[in-house]
Amino acid sequence: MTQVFLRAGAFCATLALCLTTQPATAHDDAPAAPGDDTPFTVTDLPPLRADGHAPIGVMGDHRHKTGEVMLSYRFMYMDMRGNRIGDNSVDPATIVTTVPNGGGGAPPTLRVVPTDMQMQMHMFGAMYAPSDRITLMAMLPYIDKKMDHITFQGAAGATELGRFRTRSEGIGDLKISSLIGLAEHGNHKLHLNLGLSLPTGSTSERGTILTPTGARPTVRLPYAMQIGSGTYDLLPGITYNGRSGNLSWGAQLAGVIRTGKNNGYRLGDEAKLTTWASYQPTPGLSLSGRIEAKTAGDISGRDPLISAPVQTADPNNYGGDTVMLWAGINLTGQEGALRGHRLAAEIGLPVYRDLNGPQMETDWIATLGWQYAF
Ligand SMILES: [Cu+2]
Repeated sequence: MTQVFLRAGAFCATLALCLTTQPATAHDDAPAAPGDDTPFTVTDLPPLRADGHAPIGVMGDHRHKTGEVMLSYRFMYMDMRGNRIGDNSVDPATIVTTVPNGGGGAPPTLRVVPTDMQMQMHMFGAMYAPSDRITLMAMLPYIDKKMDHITFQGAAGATELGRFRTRSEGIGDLKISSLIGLAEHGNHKLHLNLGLSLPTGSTSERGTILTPTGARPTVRLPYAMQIGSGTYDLLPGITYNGRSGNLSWGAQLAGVIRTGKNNGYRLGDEAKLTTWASYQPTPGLSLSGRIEAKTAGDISGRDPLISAPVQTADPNNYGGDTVMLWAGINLTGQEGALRGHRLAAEIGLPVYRDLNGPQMETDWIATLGWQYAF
């Protein structure tokens, strides 16, 4: 996976060079005589600012002009290794000898420990602005998850029996939202995000596990391996963008409010506050830094078909507080066929994790994205 990102990084760097070392034809022509109404040539189009969009990991950050359409694709990769209780790391042997089994089945302590998990998400998006004030947005993810586990033998002790991997993939929850302009003063803009997540993703994914007795049944996978939330979720938010010269900045407060229940449970609500700043040395390129603080609740209720002596089957081992730092780059094509196309990348590392655990910890997340407005 690292190689993929190295290659993607090299590609972005090359494109940055192409975009920022444009031929010097643009403004070298003799200046037009005063009052000359000669139509603009292609090379006289106003620059498109790379920092006109927030870092690629921020959703619903910008609005469009009346009639504009934008298509986007994002690839996200999340890597999780190891477990935490609160903000302390905890190893598998400690989990299976000390943590009470809240996942289901007879053993007094947990017997199966997830050791690492990778998630890939392909996110397809579209935006359309019926007016300057309102932009509509839809996003549909395709999600692929895999999780590796150690199973410990019998009802007690820390003797490893074996290892297994579970995997799930499919179309996730469709999110639709409107971004509604609230205020605009010079280079300061504020809008409301009003969204709804529809339960189009599966919550009945199954997989084959290894039990402490050595059996290999195929069962419904724990909550973390399901693809959708199963519920209609409200996605409220408020977003601010500011700019001065070649600096820009912004902030977004966004929430996820679950409604109802599915299969007897509902995921925890979430709130996320992020703020970013970017520097644009040339209109086609901007570099960004971002901080994101997130809090999420645990699961209410439980799915009667999810039962195993593993932490991910215990609804209490979900949610927590995390703070991540992100570095990003935005590139915007200025001329010819590249004009209007954007490429962006962002990578995030955690600086604080306080998890309702034992729970797997996120080690890094990367996002690559393409956007095209017309
Ligand atoms: Cu857009």
